[in-house]
Amino acid sequence: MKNKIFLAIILSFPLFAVNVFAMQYSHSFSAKTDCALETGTCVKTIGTDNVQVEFDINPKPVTTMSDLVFTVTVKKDERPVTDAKVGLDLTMPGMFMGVNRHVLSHVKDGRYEGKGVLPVCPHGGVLWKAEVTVERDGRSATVSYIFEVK
Ligand SMILES: [Cu+2]
Repeated sequence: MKNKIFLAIILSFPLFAVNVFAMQYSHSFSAKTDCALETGTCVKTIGTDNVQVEFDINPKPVTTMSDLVFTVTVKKDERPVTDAKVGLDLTMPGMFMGVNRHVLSHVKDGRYEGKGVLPVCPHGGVLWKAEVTVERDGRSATVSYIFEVK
């Protein structure tokens, strides 16, 4: 009898461990990366305006707890958009990681930049979502990029 209980506990432990693992990692499985920053930049289009929004982070590979430069380049019909207000909101899909918002400043030729840091995820998640909001002519649109950090 005692042996059976012991056996049951031993057998259930791996299941328990898998459950804990699954709970901790579920936030990173709920989204998929759609922006491979390790191989280049990512371009999304604001459909209503045909505005191209290119997103990048440097230096590469993108790592946590290091000084990063966030770059957004805005173009309409291949011409730089220099008069936009560009905001960046960094979150982890399905998990609160603190507020990480930036207002990017226009540097040159439609290129907007800001500096920041991505914190280490306490649950080992590596997926982040960058929501870029572009405001111009009294209109605002948001595009998002899901990327991985090292
Ligand atoms: Cu996290």
